[in-house]
Amino acid sequence: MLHFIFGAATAGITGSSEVIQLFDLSSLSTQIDAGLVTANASYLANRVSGDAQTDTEFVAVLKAHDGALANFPSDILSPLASQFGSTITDGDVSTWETVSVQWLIPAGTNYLSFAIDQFWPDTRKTVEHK
Ligand SMILES: [Ca+2]
Repeated sequence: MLHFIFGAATAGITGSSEVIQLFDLSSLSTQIDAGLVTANASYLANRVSGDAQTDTEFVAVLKAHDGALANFPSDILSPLASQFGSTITDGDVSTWETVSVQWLIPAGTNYLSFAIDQFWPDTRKTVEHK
């Protein structure tokens, strides 16, 4: 379980609290370039009721990268493309909300990064999802 303590967003940055997992897809390049590979990612989120400053929106961000896996994280802000899904969580700790994203992986992708972030909704408009 990942526990976010604080997650203020900053323009150009996907969030100050996030976790990112990388997926090497180089062995699937032929199928990806043919438009045959789809990514499906999801996780469960929950939060305390908090106050007016409590982050309520959780996002799942997939970014496609064409460079070498070793280039990460320097190429995190220059992906080929990205796709995200989001969910506004309730303040009921007895329920879990699903956050998911599905995406036909674009041609030229060598690896994917999958990020879990959370936002206070009014701050997301300042965040850049490439
Ligand atoms: Ca809940």
